[in-house]
Amino acid sequence: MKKTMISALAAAAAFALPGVASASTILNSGFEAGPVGTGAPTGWATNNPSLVQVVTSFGSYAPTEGSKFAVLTTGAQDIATVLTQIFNMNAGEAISFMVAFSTTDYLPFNDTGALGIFDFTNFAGTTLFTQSVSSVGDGVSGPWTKVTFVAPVTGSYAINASVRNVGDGSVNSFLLLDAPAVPEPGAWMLMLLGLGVVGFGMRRRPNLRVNFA
Ligand SMILES: [Ca+2]
Repeated sequence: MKKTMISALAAAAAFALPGVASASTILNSGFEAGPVGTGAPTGWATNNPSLVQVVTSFGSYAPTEGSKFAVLTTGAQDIATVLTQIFNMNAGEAISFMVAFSTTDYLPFNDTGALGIFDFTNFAGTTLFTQSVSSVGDGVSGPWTKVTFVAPVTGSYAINASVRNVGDGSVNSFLLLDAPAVPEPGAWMLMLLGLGVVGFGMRRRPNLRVNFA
């Protein structure tokens, strides 16, 4: 009986706080669980563990969330290095990532990095990010870019990050992946304070009288 009560209360609390209690089952999306070093991060799978690493910094890049992020490195020609995870989402639920493409290669070796989501209900893929040497420039490190996916249906999805050597199997390119920054408690307080000020202003605003001629 007591257990049922607690379950009911927990369910009610989850229902009362939409957006706080997330149904997404993705694991270690910001790579904070690591482990730091070469190999598949906790919760993720890859076709080439020797070309995937969790780092605390990479060149001029710093994490966008927490203290760690993932880096995928190109391998043999035409064989993508892939980092993937299968997870579940509710319809209308959103998931965001920070992604960047960095290359030391030059045209015509148009190495490419991409991030996409596969939807196992509709058997459809959505490309969230794709960049290549031709889009960022020879030897250029592109900026962190935020991408967001909204689940069209409740179901299973796979996130697929990849980077691929094009034209030859040398001179590397990289795909970087992290979660978006989580606002710090201080930032949340400021946001709530801002909402309060807006609410107070609205309450005090006199009614506007509209005269129809
Ligand atoms: Ca992180």
